[in-house]
Amino acid sequence: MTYVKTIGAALLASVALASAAAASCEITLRSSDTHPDGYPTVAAVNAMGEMLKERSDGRLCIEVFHSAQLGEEKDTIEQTQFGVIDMNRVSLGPFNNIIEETQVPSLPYIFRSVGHMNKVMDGPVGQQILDAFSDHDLVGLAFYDGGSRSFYNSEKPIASIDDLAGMKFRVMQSDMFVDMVSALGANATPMPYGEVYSSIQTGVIDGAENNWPSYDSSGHFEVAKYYTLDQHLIVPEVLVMAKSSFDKLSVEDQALVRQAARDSVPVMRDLWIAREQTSEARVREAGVEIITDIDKTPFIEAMVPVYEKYVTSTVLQQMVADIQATN
Ligand code: GTR
Repeated sequence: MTYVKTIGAALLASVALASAAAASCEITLRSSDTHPDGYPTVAAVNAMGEMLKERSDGRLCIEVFHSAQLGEEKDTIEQTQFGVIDMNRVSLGPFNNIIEETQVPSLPYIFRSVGHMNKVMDGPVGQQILDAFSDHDLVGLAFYDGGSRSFYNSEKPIASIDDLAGMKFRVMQSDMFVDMVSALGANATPMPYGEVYSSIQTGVIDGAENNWPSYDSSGHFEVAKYYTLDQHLIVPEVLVMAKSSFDKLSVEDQALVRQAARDSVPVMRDLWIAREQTSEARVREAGVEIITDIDKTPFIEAMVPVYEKYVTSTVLQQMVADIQATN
């Protein structure tokens, strides 16, 4: 009895301590993510939250609403602009129709590798894009890694552009990605991420395109068993904050938020590299057919009209040139 009582008292004390810690957060920033708990982006924002809490002596906290609990990316972006959501971790893709600078790092085959993308996004072009968010009621905090995206489908192994002819693929809600797929001779359907699984399953679309971790965590590999590593996109992911939420913070706290976001980037990159490997192993084990023997040159050449249509202003042209000149 005494033993039970002691345990009970200890439990109560620890619950009280935990809620005291939670209660000490003066400000809790609500952050959205489409991915499930444990995914590298979710874990990185959680890590940022821990840094922020520690550095603000427990005053500033972040609560991550994972698994699209606050909505699909396009909707959560609008809600972040309105200040309904404080923070958002999204791909740059759904920003393409709103902020033209985000189109440049979203261009097909613009980056030679993920290393090239990280170098560019860590440098002046990355800063230029982060700054561009401020004209749209947002504060750009940091870029995360999204690996490279390739096509997968439920119908057949695709080894060349000819194999893509007439097929229907889901793309992120970005006009540029619709044009990218059309330029490859296929049809694109922009739709929210959360609708892709059932749309493939019911045959509304033949497939979609994404990186290893998303192909795995979304379960898309269960319904689309052919994955062609054409690596047409290396789109960075971004962490943004509602300008109205940012402006409510003191200058010192704003600096803490910016620094914690920056410090979460190496955490994210390490988690990403590990997750790419485990996801690849998992889908290979599930018997997915991976098509690696693919000549990318015709894919790259087919993108010329996309560049012509979207890289129109001198600002964007300069950004493309700067990216290409980055070694
Ligand atoms: C993932 C990305 C998500 C989301 C998703 C999609 O790779 O991390 O933010 O954009 O792709 O295709 O909608």
